[in-house]
Amino acid sequence: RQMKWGTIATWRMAHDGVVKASDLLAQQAQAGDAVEALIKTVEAYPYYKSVGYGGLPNEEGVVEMDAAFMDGDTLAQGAVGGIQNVKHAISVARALAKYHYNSFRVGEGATKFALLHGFEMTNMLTPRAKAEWQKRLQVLRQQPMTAYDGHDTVGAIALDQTGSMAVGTSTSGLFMKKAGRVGDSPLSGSGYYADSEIGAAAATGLGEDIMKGCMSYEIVRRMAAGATPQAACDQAVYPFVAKLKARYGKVGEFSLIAMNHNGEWGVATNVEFTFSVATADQPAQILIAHPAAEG
Ligand code: SD4
Repeated sequence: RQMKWGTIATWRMAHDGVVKASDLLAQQAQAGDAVEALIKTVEAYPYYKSVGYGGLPNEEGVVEMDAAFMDGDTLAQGAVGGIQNVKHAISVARALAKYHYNSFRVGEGATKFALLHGFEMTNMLTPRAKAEWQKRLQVLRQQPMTAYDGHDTVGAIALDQTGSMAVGTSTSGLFMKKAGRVGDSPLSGSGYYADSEIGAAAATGLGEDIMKGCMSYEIVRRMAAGATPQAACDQAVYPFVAKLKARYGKVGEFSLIAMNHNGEWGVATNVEFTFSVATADQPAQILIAHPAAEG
């Protein structure tokens, strides 16, 4: 009988990557390799406006990307914030996870590391993304913009046949963000967390709010205490969303995915949320989640 494995990733756009990762995992690839391959598939696709190549730029017309990678066996983490001109931010993050020190680099320092280590460099601002930015500048002269306008980070979890887990995230962050703005995606415990003995979680939504609750760590902590991935997501997300609404006065979008070391998975969201999941018993499929009823 085949050993358990599984992979889950945020948003419909990740589906091709999930198919790829599930093929790899079925052939006994390592969790880290599956996560990197999954996310690279999303990063490479030029029509996804929120990840990698083709991602929409910041206010100044510059594409700045955030990404992270975590090895659930060693708990090693690597991350980049505001990195520019790098084709695959996830691969840079994964490479940084090999270092005990200097494993989270931002801005120029992150780009310098990528250059030095031979990562593929490219102008990330596609003509299409540039045109959309210019159009938005026009609109902005007439009306203010909401901070978050439907932006899809890829977050991906894998469990391999040896029981190892890994998680990764990659995003170009919020469209029209201020230069140097970093979201939750490269922040440990907020955008991502993985522990092979327990499980892993990843987030997408308004980074500034997800950080306030360290949502990914919160979910892993609850799985450690015995909750199923679905219960852990529900218990972490909905009370925190309610808390922010009550105490901060408003709340952004939150969507969280989780998988435990048995390959069981769960999601919780306060918006309509698509994701893709595959396990040893269930081929890759796109599913849709809705916010739980209030109260
Ligand atoms: C951020 N969490 O930079 C990211 C954006 C995102 O779906 O996830 N969009 O805040």
